[in-house]
Amino acid sequence: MAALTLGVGLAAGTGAFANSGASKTRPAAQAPAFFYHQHSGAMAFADDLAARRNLDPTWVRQQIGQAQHLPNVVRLMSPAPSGTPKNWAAYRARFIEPTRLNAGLRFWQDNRDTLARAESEFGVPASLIVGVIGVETLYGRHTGNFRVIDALSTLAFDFPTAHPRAAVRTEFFRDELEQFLSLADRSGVDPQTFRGSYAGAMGWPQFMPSSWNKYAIDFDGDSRIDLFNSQADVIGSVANYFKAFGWHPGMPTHYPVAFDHTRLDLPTLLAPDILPSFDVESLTNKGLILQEQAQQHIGKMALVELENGDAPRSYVLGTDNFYAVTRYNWSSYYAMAVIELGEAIEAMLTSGR
Ligand SMILES: [Ca+2]
Repeated sequence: MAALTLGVGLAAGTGAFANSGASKTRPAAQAPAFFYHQHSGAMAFADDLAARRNLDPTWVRQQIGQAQHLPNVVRLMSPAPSGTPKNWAAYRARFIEPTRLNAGLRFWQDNRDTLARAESEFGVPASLIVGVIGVETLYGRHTGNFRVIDALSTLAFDFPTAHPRAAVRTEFFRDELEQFLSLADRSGVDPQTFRGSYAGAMGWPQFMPSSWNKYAIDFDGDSRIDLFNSQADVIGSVANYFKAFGWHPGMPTHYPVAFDHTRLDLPTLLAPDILPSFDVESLTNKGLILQEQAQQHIGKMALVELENGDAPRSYVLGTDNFYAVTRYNWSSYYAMAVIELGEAIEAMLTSGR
């Protein structure tokens, strides 16, 4: 889930972390399971962490020392085989389906007032909040069964070296482990009891510990933040996250687009990826045909390309708000699934089904 420098939303079910689609077929490295009290680097880190955070060093050593190395987590975080084709249609079908739609409708009906309050306080539409929670965990059904202390310790001290960004990710997960112990200490909850995704993302919205510390809020007024059991806290926290990452109230996330093939400059249009970089005039000059609403858009847009396996690719014009959705999880496929799930549930709600 949400991380300052890495995607959030490492959902148990989505497999849509920044390293989307970690290989499930690759044979596991046969590292034997062990506990981190046997790992001198981990114990040195524990001492440093305790000093930095002013925590009891014995307690920190005990917590990390009881963490178990999980070879499975290393395998899940290993790079996907290159050349695996992306397929938006298939990805979409995993999330826009009757079970998730019906659960989402129920969630919206059960939380109608809270969603409306979040929308008015943060400017973030209910459909986006409902879409995120649905894609992340199917409304709390799949919040992950890995012990967070095991997952984070494994990734902090034994991140797969084959990964192209192993050094950066190691630093990231060491910080998350530190944030996690700080969170547990502050909230008075035993760190050994938290469960989450293989990357340590927690609760209904799959917040990484750093995101929990920065963006999670109490939204039901009981003075505690609980992203495992309080649906109101989950709703408020997701809305607060998007507000912090630059959500513009009232701005659409994307527009449909068509091509004028006589002057289409696709390489230039796709070069900035999903970062909004072109105004209306520039997009038109490079061969895009914009509908009326898109022509009136104030601000920059990006041409977002979605592969469909061997079938023709899909394209939309993404706005700053589309980009904001990808701050939850760095994937345009993820963002489209969240947006379309929320819209589909809203359509069910308003049609009275
Ligand atoms: Ca609360």
